[in-house]
Order: sequence, then structure tokens, then C-alpha cells
Amino acid sequence: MRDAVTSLIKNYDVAGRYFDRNAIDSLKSYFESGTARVQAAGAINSNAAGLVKQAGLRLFEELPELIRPGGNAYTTRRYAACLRDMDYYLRYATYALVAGNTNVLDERVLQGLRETYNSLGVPIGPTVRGVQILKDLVKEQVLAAGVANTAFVDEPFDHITRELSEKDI
Ligand SMILES: CCC1=C(C)/C(=C/C2=NC(=C\c3[nH]c(/C=C4\NC(=O)[C@H](C)[C@H]4CC)c(C)c3CCC(=O)O)/C(CCC(=O)O)=C2C)NC1=O
Repeated sequence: MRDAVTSLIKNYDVAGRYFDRNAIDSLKSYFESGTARVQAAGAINSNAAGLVKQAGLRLFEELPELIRPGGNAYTTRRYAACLRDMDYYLRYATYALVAGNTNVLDERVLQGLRETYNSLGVPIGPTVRGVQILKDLVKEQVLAAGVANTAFVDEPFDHITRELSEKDI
């Protein structure tokens, strides 16, 4: 598992090089955004269950067929599994936000996930929509916590979306 700093060190060590201008700029930007990242994590932690619940409600309102007979989130067991997945996405996205790196998502969440979803018939499109709804709710929450520029919050959620949507060639 890597963060912004360890990943940079790894790349420069492989090349046997001192940090150059690019490296210094990226370190600066990581440390300058540090307080905002920690604030974002705090804002998420203070209402994680609420965010997941809200995102689920919004998703099922948009796509009610998911929770009707024949839908993948139909039955309380599968409904609960769906919300639990959203909770995983939120928790690991929070780790990635603090780390300033999406590596934790690749290692702990996304590896083999598409295959699992495909074999269980969990629909990717609606899952991606759920992640995007979660992102929007998190950004509102982070903004309300006093972080003016919330653009950095997009990265881990968009990473999940991108990796899940990627098609086999
Ligand atoms: C920490 C990393 C991690 C992830 C990400 C994870 C996901 C994950 N989601 C699963 C199931 C599932 N995931 C969903 C999710 C949904 N169905 C829908 O219609 C919605 C679109 C969506 C919610 C947004 C559902 C319903 C199941 C149960 C499917 C079934 O058993 O038939 C399963 C199969 C095993 C199980 O049921 O627990 C895994 C492994 N597990 C992990 O350990």
C-alpha cells in the first residue's frame, strides 16, 4: 500500500535519482493539501453511516428496478450487501483521500471485483452511479465542514468508477 510520498520515493529510487523539480512540486502540493485532506476525512467519519444510507436511498429512487423482484438488490440480504459495498467504497475512498494516492483502492478493493460482480450478476452501471452519488454527497459534506475547494475529493471515487467500468478487450 502506497501513499503520495512513498510512491514518489519508490519511483525516484528505482531510477537512483534525487528529487527533481517535478518531485518537489508534487510533494509541496501534497503537503499543502494535507489539512484539507484530513478535514475531509473528519467530515466523512462524522457521518459515514448517514452518507451511505442517503446514497442508497437516492440510488434506489433513481433506479427502483434494482429493489423490485428480479433486481440485484431485491431481498433484504442483497439490499444489505449493496449498502455494505457502498460503505466499503466510502471507507477505502477516505483512506485514499488521506494517502493522496489510489493504490489502496487497487490493492484492497478493486482487485478481482469486476469478475466477482459479473459472476453474481451485480450490475456495474448502477454500482458506478451509486459511487458517483456517494461522491456528490461527500463533497457537500466536506464543503459544509469548511473546505472551500473540494475538487480533490473526486479522485478516489472517479478512480473506482473508471476501474469498474473498464471493459475487457
Ligand atoms: C473491501 C472490498 C470488498 C468489496 C468491494 C466487496 C464486494 C462484494 N460485493 C458482493 C456482493 C454483492 N454486491 C451487491 C451490490 C449491489 N447490487 C446492486 O444491485 C447495486 C447496484 C449494488 C450496490 C450499489 C449485491 C446485491 C451483492 C450480493 C449479490 C448476491 O449474493 O447475489 C460480494 C460477493 C460476496 C458477498 O456477498 O459478500 C463481494 C465480494 N467485498 C469486499 O471485501
